[in-house]
Amino acid sequence: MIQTACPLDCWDACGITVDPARPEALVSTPTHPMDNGALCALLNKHMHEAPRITTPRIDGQAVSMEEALDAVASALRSDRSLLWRGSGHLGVMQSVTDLLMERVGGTLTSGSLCDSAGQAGVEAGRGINRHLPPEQIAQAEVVVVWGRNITVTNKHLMPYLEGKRLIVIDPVRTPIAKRAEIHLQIKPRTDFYLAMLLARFSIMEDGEDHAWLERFGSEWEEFYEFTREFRIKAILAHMGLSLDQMGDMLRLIQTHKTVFLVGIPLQHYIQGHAVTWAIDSLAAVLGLFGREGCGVSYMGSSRQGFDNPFAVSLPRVPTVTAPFERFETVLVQGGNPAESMPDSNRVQAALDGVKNLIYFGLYDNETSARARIIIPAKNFLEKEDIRLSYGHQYVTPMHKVTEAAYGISEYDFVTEIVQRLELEPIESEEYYLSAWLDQCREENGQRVLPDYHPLPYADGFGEEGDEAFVFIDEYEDDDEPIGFRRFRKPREESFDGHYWLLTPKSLKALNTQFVRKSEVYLSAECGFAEGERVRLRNKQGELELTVKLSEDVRPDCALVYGSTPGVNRLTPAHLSEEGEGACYGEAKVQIERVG
Ligand SMILES: Nc1nc2c(c(=O)[nH]1)N[C@H]1C(S)=C(S)[C@@H](COP(=O)(O)OP(=O)(O)OC[C@H]3O[C@@H](n4cnc5c(=O)[nH]c(N)nc54)[C@H](O)[C@@H]3O)O[C@H]1N2
Ligand SMILES: Nc1nc2c(c(=O)[nH]1)N[C@H]1C(S)=C(S)[C@@H](COP(=O)(O)OP(=O)(O)OC[C@H]3O[C@@H](n4cnc5c(=O)[nH]c(N)nc54)[C@H](O)[C@@H]3O)O[C@H]1N2
Ligand code: SF4
Ligand SMILES: [Mo]
Repeated sequence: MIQTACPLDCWDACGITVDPARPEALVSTPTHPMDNGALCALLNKHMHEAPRITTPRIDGQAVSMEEALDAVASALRSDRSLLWRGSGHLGVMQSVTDLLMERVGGTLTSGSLCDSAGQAGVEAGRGINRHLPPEQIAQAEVVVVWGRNITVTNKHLMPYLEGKRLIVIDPVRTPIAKRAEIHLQIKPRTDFYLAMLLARFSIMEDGEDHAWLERFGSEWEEFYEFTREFRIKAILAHMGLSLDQMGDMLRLIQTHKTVFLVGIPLQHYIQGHAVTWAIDSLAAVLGLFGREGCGVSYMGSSRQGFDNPFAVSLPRVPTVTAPFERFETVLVQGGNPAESMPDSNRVQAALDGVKNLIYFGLYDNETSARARIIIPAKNFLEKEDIRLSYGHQYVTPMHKVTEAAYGISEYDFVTEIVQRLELEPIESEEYYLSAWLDQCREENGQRVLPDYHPLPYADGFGEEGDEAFVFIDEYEDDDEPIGFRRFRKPREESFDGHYWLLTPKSLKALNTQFVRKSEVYLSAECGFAEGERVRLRNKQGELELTVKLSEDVRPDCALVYGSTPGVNRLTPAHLSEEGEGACYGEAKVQIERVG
């Protein structure tokens, strides 16, 4: 039996063993405590249902791999080459292509479509982003699920929530919200204010953790002054929440071991970094860092503590707003930017103008449809790799199980191109695999991150782990409603026909892969009927969808799964103020009947 792990972009990183005689039968083999021994339907789709690209193509014609690689090599002779990498496979070996770009003098991207704004906020407060180990989550008494859809995106955390008191903060009544003791069905884009009000009330009621603050958060009184800039009544009315709800939540989190599980969409805003920073600041007031059974779990940085053998120093453009039109050659690896990037009308036009668009992936999609050169990838059973996780500290080797009938691994792709261009060869595959694995630590017989700490921030913050927590001290939002600050007059908020567009993950799709429906979920209060065709529209673009009525969505929101074809025609290409993150959440839409 050969050990590997699920490569898909998911918090869980499930362990798998495979009998090489029957490579199609994957056996779930938990390699870490967060893995409960069940592989999900997404992996089945990845392995068996999604039709793979089986032959290289140039201008739509099937060619041999040799011819295709020759064409890639000649395209990469351009001095204007860009590599845009998605997150289709989470193995570390995906990044080996950075070494290729270094050798050809190309450009890479920075920031991400996913978590980078929130990561910047976490780093602002804590210095570095350490995982909250699942073992700490297991010991919590109260769990605050803050904008994470656990039953869909992070299933293996469910057993950890058994028997705990649950608070959910989400504009949608998600399955986990239905089971929660308190559900704050918050207006989108207001989590920053909620965190600030909760911190303020906590200090007003003397609920802060004095001993902890003395040691690790000496600036807390300045922070309290900052929270007092925000007007309570106007903000509560705007969020659609009551003082009683604040009180109920505070009573629970001030008196119990509490964990915050923070999700992705609440930081998909221009001020996204301020949201995670404010949530961390609230947690600091309550003394939740470095305490057993407490803490804040945001998407961890899976490479925390590693010396990256693929590190290169090259010019970069933002992943979120990549100016494809400035490049002659664009290599897209493991992603579908034509659909997954915001403002896809702009993105698709820019990709259409690229002379040499190269697509390197497993499946055909909206990006491969535009590519001049298509290189089929190998899947995870056909190559060596190492799986890190953004949800926990465990590291799993991914061994090759079977020979590929077609396709090429990322490592072989780089060596083939480097050879053709007569550039400096890269090291052996084993060299890089060991460079990652040799840095890992052993903890109770498991391989974990190099600087893993069972109780993160127990001794303090920053690179050395001995500094104070830095509280958030500013927030400048150009769109802040009038009346939110002490010195400005309140204004009545009313719905103006522009719905907040929510684009969460769906159960049967993984980002733009697999099952992709074209539906919009609306509250019956919006006045549309089940099955009706509607057009969503804003200044970025428009999209026709079929109405599904749902009691779970706020009447001022339109929920369209992020996997829906064309959904990013409606999202703006803003960059978050910090972290170069995507701002899918800044989209509002008007809705009209079609016909
Ligand atoms: N509106 C909206 N848009 C969003 C989001 C949102 O919340 N709302 N979320 C964003 C987020 S969080 C993310 S992470 C991005 C994801 O966006 P992308 O990273 O673009 O991911 P996918 O669309 O899933 O494309 C993954 C592709 O990887 C390829 N692939 C799979 N395995 C391999 C492999 O081993 N090698 C190679 N070379 N290729 C492989 C497959 O062909 C697949 O088509 O989307 C973002 N887009
Ligand atoms: N089945 C499945 N699983 C996946 C993925 C997938 O495509 N399909 N994608 C993977 C990837 S790339 C990622 S990044 C993770 C993401 O994992 P999650 O963070 O769980 O992502 P989402 O489903 O986008 O959103 C979670 C919740 O945030 C809520 N939300 C939206 N806007 C706001 C807001 O302003 N404030 C608050 N408080 N909540 C808000 C949504 O209603 C939703 O219930 O999931 C991973 N797992
Ligand atoms: S839950 Fe996530 S890691 Fe596990 S099999 Fe499914 S997609 Fe893969
Ligand atoms: Mo993501």
